[in-house]
Amino acid sequence: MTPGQLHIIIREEAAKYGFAAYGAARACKLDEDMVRLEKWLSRGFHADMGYMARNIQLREDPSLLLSGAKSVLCFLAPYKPAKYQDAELPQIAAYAYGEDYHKVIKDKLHLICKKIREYIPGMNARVFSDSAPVMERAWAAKAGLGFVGKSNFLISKTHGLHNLIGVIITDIETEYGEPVSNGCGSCTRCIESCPSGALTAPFSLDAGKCISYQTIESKKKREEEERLIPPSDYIFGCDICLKACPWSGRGEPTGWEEFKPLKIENSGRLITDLTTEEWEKMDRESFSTVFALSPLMRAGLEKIKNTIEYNSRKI
Ligand code: B12
Ligand code: SF4
Ligand code: SF4
Repeated sequence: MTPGQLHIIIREEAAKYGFAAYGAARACKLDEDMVRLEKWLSRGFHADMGYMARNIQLREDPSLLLSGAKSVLCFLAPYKPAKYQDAELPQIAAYAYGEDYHKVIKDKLHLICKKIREYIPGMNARVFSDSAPVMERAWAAKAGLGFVGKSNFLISKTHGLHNLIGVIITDIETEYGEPVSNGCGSCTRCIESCPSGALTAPFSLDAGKCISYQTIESKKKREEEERLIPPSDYIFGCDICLKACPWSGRGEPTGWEEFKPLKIENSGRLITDLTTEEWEKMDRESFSTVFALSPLMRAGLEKIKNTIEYNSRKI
């Protein structure tokens, strides 16, 4: 089988499972990206995400994750909502309206590997979606799926910003994409829109100041954060710089059932309908039932309630 034939098979499989785009990059060491990553780490911009500073060599070289790696296959999983939450409700980042993407994307990537093995039975491959030290944005950019914007997002000129990234590292060769030119121009809307100054300069994000980090990843209470940032409307994640970007109008609402807002059983309502009062009254049992498949489990109810309390200080 030629690399060109294989490319067509993978592209068709990706479309069958609803990925918005597919492209591949030749596996190599990520020299320039490592310089950027090391600079980011040296400035302490990873805050308390100690795992970002560990296993650096694995982020640099895909052949350390899969012996004999030849290609990095990249996929965009579309999550754009048909409708955002009402603005007065406690806000959840749109990527978290539905099921946790890590499992959803990896399950589909395993099916794509199964299909490839019908043609190349001996293929070795590993699938990733934010599940290992892989620089997913850098690989997707190399594969030609989009450009990295000043907001740090991987932006597709066709499918916009509402796309998560899934990756297969494999020891087979296929066709490779060409990088896309940067589409930011003189725009700085993301930097101006960020309420906490987390975008310290174009392409530079201080995670310690980012609402997404503080509401999902940080183990500290909001009021104990070293880099205290203003209360916002977000109780999990943040979409402010995403929504400010002119490219965010691109892309269709997701067709993936898994990414549509989770339903609250026997109530006819969605998790995106919850009011501040309902959040405040929620107990652990109902949280675990309603959010069993949701990324919000990562933060947990106690942290979300702490954020709601902190956000109530917003003037
Ligand atoms: C740590 C992390 C975070 C941290 C830090 C984010 C950051 N900007 O570094 C926090 C918790 C803040 C975070 C927040 C969010 N995250 Co996050 N996060 C990650 C994670 C695990 C690692 C990112 C990383 O390595 N950061 C270090 C910096 C230095 O690297 P980087 O951002 O990847 O950027 C590299 C490339 O872009 C490259 N690059 C390539 N070409 C070019 C060109 C130029 C000119 C420049 C300067 C750079 C450049 O430079 C960088 C270094 O190599 C990835 C998953 C993964 N394994 O990659 C998801 C990931 C980046 N996150 C994702 C998402 C969806 C989000 C949120 C939107 C969630 C939300 N709504 O709240 C926000 C967005 C915030 C933002 N403006 O970036 C998606 C992004 C998808 C996309 N289309 O870009 C990813 C890829 C997960 C996934 N599998 O889909 N995240
Ligand atoms: S996700 Fe929110 S806090 Fe983080 S950089 Fe974007 S606008 Fe700023
Ligand atoms: S808001 Fe403007 S500067 Fe920021 S990523 Fe989008 S196009 Fe680039």
